[in-house]
Amino acid sequence: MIKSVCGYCGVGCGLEFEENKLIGDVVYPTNEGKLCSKGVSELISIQTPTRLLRPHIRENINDEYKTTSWESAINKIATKIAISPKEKVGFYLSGQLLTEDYYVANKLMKGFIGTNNVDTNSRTCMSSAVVAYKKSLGVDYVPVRMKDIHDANLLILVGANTAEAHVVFHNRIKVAKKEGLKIIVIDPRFTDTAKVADLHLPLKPGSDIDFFNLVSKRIIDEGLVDEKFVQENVNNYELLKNKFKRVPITKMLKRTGLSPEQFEEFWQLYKENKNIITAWTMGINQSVQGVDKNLAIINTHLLTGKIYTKGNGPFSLTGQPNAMGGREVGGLSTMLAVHLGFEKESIKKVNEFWNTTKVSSKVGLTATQMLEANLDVLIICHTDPIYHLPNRNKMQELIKKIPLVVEINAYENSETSKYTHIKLPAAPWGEKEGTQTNLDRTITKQEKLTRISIDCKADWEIFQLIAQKLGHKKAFNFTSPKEIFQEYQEMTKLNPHLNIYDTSYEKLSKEPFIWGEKITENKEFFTKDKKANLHFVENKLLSEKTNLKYPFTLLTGRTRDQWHSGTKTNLPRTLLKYKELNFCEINPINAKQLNIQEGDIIKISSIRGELESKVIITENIRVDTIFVPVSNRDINFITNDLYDKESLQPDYNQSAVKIEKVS
Ligand SMILES: Nc1nc2c(c(=O)[nH]1)N[C@H]1C(S)=C(S)[C@@H](COP(=O)(O)OP(=O)(O)OC[C@H]3O[C@@H](n4cnc5c(=O)[nH]c(N)nc54)[C@H](O)[C@@H]3O)O[C@H]1N2
Ligand SMILES: Nc1nc2c(c(=O)[nH]1)N[C@H]1C(S)=C(S)[C@@H](COP(=O)(O)OP(=O)(O)OC[C@H]3O[C@@H](n4cnc5c(=O)[nH]c(N)nc54)[C@H](O)[C@@H]3O)O[C@H]1N2
Ligand code: SF4
Ligand SMILES: [Mo]
Repeated sequence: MIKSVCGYCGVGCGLEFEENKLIGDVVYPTNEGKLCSKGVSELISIQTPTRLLRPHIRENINDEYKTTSWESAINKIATKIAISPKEKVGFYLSGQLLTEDYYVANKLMKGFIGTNNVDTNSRTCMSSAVVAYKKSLGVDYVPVRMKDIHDANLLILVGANTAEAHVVFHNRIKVAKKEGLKIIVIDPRFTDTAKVADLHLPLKPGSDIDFFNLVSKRIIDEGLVDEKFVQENVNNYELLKNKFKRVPITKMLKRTGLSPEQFEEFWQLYKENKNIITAWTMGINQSVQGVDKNLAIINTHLLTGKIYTKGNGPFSLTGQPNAMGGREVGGLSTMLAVHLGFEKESIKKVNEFWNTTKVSSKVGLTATQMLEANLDVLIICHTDPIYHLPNRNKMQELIKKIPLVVEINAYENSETSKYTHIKLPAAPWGEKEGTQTNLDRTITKQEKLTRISIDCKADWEIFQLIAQKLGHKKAFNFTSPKEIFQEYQEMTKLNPHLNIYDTSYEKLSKEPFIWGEKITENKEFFTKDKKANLHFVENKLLSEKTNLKYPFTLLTGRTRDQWHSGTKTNLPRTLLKYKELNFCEINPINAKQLNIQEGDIIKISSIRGELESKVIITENIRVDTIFVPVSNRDINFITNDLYDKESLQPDYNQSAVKIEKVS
């Protein structure tokens, strides 16, 4: 029997592999034996005919791919990198990579090629939370653990559909409910998650800042501020209090679309309950004001002192299995490595550690900027930007301009592969090993369960081959993920709050390790004056507005059994079809107006593009709002490309669209 960990979502469930079967690990703390359908079927995804098994190459994206050797492919990539100006080279990585993969790619780009053009799909996922945690707590640190829900009295889930996106955590929420936990779900849709809620608030998309400002206002007005905590630990309280004296309450409530009675019902629950966790995901982060939405939530916890105590805190739920590990390593272009920024002192430390002089102090290109920057070489690994970036027609035009696009993928059928010149076959989950950090700072090891397929290589090995070809043989002579992890552990000593050096690679095979527990125990903030910051934020109504021509607001999101583009889950053999791949939820009032019936095929279009979908008529969605799942691979032809100006995270959730019946 081998113990490993699921490679899908941020819950990071422990599992056991025996006699070619996967079962949940009953002693693993996160899931206690439970797995969802994705975890159970990990092995099936390894053995599909759509695996990419050999390197492929073509001169032009209109040509057919031909197989090639590793030697020749790596040679071509390294030669092109060597002759290109360094700022014209980019790595587009993924929150699904293992920490060791990240480490090697990051070291190569930031330490040896010499630019910070390394970014990840996490930019589209939780970069707003990263920025907000840094602004408020002074560090990118999630101050809540999943087990805290058992000590909470009230869980507010806002813009998060745990029933479909964090399935095993959702099971745990249901258990906590039986123990007395009250649950409020704030989501324009009555989601599967809302079914377990004591109160569902179907607020208007994009009005979360108004909502949480109303909460903060009431906290102040009704004397619920924890004066002692605020006095000792929090900045900007007087400022916030003054600002809140003048906010237009009626207008704010009106913008949320909620009635005064609905808000009072919420407020009763809020007031009555001592320990409160607010958890959020994409309904908050994916917004043109994603950072401010996060801050509006965090404010409520700072004002009431409901942070760093059992069963309390602002809890950003990370989506991907190792987006957190990526944040720790420094996989975003807006940080350096191990939570260090680009100040002189940090650059010096990192240069010394890597024994290089190349580390640049210039912030690198973010995910979308890489496509806009006229790069000479773009290497995309473990993610499918042409599928996942907004305004796809524009992205397709941009990627076509890049002379060398390399894709490292374990499967051959990504949308991006239509625009690449070289495809390199990666060994997927089960064929490789390494570490990952889940959404509550738990680090575990994925184990190799089967032999590696024909010509595939682990992602870190592929970056190492490129590094070696570029001449950096000494800095890149790792022979195993263990060696990489150990070097990374040494590096985390540059920023000791990342106490990852307190575990070991061997130990991680047996038991998980949770970093940063001391930060909670010591109630530490990492700002200059060691105090958390309140921020006054306002809803600036910056999202795309509906109009007569495009009268619907489009929401997008997950379904339980599919994983994004579906390369691993949309397989005939897994039969994971709890929900259709392609459907559009629409309210009965709108269906009637448009004379649309259940099952009709409709065309949904925005000013940017269109897609076809099949109608589901349901009261579960607000009037004038529609929902299309991300398992529809065409989803981003219609989404808008507005970004949060600080986090550069896209505003996927509020695009103005129209609907026409096709048949
Ligand atoms: N089955 C499955 N699970 C997954 C994934 C997957 O592909 N499949 N992906 C993983 C990843 S990477 C991620 S990031 C997570 C995402 O996890 P979630 O964010 O929980 O999943 P989504 O379905 O995107 O849900 C976002 C919710 O926000 C709501 N929403 C939209 N706009 C607003 C708004 O303005 N305000 C509020 N309050 N709510 C709004 C939507 O109706 C939707 O229910 O899931 C992870 N888990
Ligand atoms: N409209 C809309 N768009 C969205 C979102 C949304 O809610 N709405 N959500 C955004 C978010 S939060 C996210 S995280 C992104 C997700 O978007 P993507 O990251 O593009 O989606 P995936 O399908 O998970 O892509 C993972 C890729 O990695 C490949 N792969 C699998 N295993 C391996 C491996 O071991 N090695 C390598 N090299 N490759 C492997 C898979 O075949 C697949 O092509 O989408 C973003 N886009
Ligand atoms: S909840 Fe997430 S980590 Fe757990 S089995 Fe399902 S996909 Fe895997
Ligand atoms: Mo995500």
